[in-house]
Amino acid sequence: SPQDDRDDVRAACRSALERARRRTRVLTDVPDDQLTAQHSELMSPLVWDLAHIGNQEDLWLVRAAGGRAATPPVTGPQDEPWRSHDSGDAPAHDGAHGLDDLYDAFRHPRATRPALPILGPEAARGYTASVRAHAMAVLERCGFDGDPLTAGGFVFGMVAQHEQQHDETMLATHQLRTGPRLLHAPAAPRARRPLGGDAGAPGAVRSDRAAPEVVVPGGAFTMGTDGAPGPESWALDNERPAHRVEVAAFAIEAVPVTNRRYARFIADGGYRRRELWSERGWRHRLQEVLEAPQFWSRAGDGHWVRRRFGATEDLEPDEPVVHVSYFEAEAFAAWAGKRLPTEAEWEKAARHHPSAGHSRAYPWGDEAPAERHANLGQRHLSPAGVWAYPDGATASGIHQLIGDVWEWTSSGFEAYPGFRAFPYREYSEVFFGGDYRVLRGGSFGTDAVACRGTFRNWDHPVRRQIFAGIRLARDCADAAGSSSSGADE
Ligand code: AVJ
Ligand code: FE
Repeated sequence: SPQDDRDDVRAACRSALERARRRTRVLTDVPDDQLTAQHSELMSPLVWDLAHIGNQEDLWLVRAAGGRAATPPVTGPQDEPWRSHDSGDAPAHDGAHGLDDLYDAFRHPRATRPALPILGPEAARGYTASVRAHAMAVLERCGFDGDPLTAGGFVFGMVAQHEQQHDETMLATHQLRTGPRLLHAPAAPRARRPLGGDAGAPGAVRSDRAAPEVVVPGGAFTMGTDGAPGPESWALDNERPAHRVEVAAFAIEAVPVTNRRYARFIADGGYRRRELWSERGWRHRLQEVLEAPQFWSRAGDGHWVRRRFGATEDLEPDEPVVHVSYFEAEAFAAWAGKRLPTEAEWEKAARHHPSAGHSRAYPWGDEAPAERHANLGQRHLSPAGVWAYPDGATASGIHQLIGDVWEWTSSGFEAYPGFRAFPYREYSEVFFGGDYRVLRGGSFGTDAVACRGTFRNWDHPVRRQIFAGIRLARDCADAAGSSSSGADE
């Protein structure tokens, strides 16, 4: 019945919002000095993200969807900085106690946020919790019909995705900070031998070699989504609308590039060979003196170690490489004699199913991501080894497209034909045509609510504090084959 449908939507919204908040708590239940410190020029203090999460929820759920007044800040036990500013030369009154200005990401770049009179730890926690209480009251009364903002629970799903995206950003802040570990999780599954036998040496993971490839035959497929009820109903504006795209035959590697293989690129002079790099990439590599992925360093005896969430560990050779920039990904691809996939190729590989007659939501089908499908949601604090998720592979045998590491594509971030900004231009539209590359597939730090076959992430090509890795592709005239082994490098 319509009432049952409404209850289902309400329950899905509630559960997505509650899951996001549990994770936010894990990331922000840290000593106050850790919450207010700026751990990197590239990042906000965690306490800014926390109140920004609350402020966006107030804008979209309490005010836009609920038609209620802005939630006022609640003071904590300490004297909070926003108070003194509010009575002095306060920011322009924006109907929201100055908070809309303070937490507007466009008005204040990340590096300048520590200098703002932002809420302190107690006030940020109190404000965000208070917004949530109002938002839940709005959710309980919502009919989910008529207004496109609330239809299917969209705006609640959008806000849950927003919180989860900031949670991933805060996870990157945790990775950048120094000092003892604050986060703990069980180890991710280790690499597995490829199933099926023809791909790689029997009994051993041979990820120092080119990974096995899958050939995706040429032809049109449906890219993007119209957000029909189901796993794509909360797809964001930049994923829409669905449209047909012609993609020539190409070959794509069955798993992401591993640390072992990336270390061979380094040992083979990858960072010194000008010819492997684009002009911009080379200039950047010289300027930043790049010699290895971020967080890698040499131990006393010369072998590689990495810093991960406050601990120094040996590199896991069969784990996907992570914390590389687009420029490094491009140079690695040139060394391997291949290239990065385009965004359309990536999505066709992940979603197109020749006999389904439509593009599916995930590589394995339309079933919501479960633990067996993919390494998502910060269940683990690292990518899993290659081949670790056979249940998440495509029918054609491409593994780990979803989860583990974001995958750089060679495409800039552009609007799909027929794009309409919804519900606000600043989510996607203002970034189109900028200096960004699209990343696909999500990482171990991406929640399932913000990850699907259509989901589009983007960042500057120099960025590498994000959980980004590499998957290789190449042109392929032969559309007939289905699988072949790559040559040694
Ligand atoms: C889609 C991850 C690029 O973090 O800049 C958060 C998401 N938008 N708040 C970002 C976002 C507004 C966005 N990315
Ligand atoms: Fe945001």
